[in-house]
Amino acid sequence: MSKRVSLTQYLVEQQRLHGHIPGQLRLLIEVVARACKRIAIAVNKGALGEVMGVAGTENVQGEVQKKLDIISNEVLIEANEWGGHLAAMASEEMDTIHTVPNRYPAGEYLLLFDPLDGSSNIEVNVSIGTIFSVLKKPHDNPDEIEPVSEADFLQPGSQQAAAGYCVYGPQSMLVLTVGDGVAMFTLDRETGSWVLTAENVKVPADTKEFAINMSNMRHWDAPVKRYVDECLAGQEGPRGKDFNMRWVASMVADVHRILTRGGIFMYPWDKREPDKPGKLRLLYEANPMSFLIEQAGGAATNGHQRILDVQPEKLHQRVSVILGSKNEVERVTAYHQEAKGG
Ligand code: AHM
Ligand code: MG
Repeated sequence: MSKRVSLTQYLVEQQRLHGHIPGQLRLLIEVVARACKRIAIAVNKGALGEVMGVAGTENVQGEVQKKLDIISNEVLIEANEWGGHLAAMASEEMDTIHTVPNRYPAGEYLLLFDPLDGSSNIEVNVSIGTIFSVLKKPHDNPDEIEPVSEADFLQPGSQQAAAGYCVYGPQSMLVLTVGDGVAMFTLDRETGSWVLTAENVKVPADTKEFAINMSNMRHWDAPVKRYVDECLAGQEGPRGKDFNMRWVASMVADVHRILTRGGIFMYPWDKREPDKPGKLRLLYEANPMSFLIEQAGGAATNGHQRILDVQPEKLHQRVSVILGSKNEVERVTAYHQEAKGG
């Protein structure tokens, strides 16, 4: 039997090799992974547990919360509060930041998450997931314990210490980067361990597969429409090849496919709500996914700028997202530049 590497062993070995995973960060990743295991179990119960349906509340962005959104949020908070590795947390499902209670020691890190991404897919038994991003709490004076504030979270994605997601699909998988490439772990339900099943994941630079919600086509901006029109024109068109299309409506599942076999994912700005920069949230959706994609050799922009360079101004800020196979992302970004006359 081939030797199985657990998440813990992987983290210890990575620390020995690169020195990027100090004790608090390792504890944080292990606690998040354990919380994701609990969420995977809840998701798996479906109608046999008390987990399906709406919770009867709305989140800060005016979206209806499902029971599983709330359960997943609570599982992540409860799991992460007491370990001494975190100063505070922020989530899609909470208006403001959640500071670690005084009864526990405060740690060095900030954790941001979308506890259950793709929640429109819960009832139809299609893959959903948890997305997370880890930042270091900034210090003005390293000798003093300073209170944590929302401003501490407003760091560009390039500052992330780690990022990842867990996809709850036919298999539950945890996909992680600490800045040294991307690794994938599969949940062994018999032993309860996350087992390393792919390392040095790479997104091919070219692809013939795009992912976008085509029903919004009439609302798109010209550069996005141009790119998709050219894909649809197939072999006879300017690209000289046929393209395939996929849209799961769970970002975790779409990004997981792209990390596995390449592709381009777009949730661009559109004219439905022109004041909103996009649908997806910068800090706990676009940034962690962009970090993973870049670490796998892909690219991620908002059409104008690398997503990881965007300076956040608000906790729940939205952003236009174009990510995946490098040459395709660069093409769509170039179409935006040309449209601007640049
Ligand atoms: P959520 O965090 O409320 O689940 O919303 C984010 C999801 C993404 O996972 C997915 O890419 C997108 O929304 C799907 O949007 P649409 O339903 O407009 O296709
Ligand atoms: Mg989401």
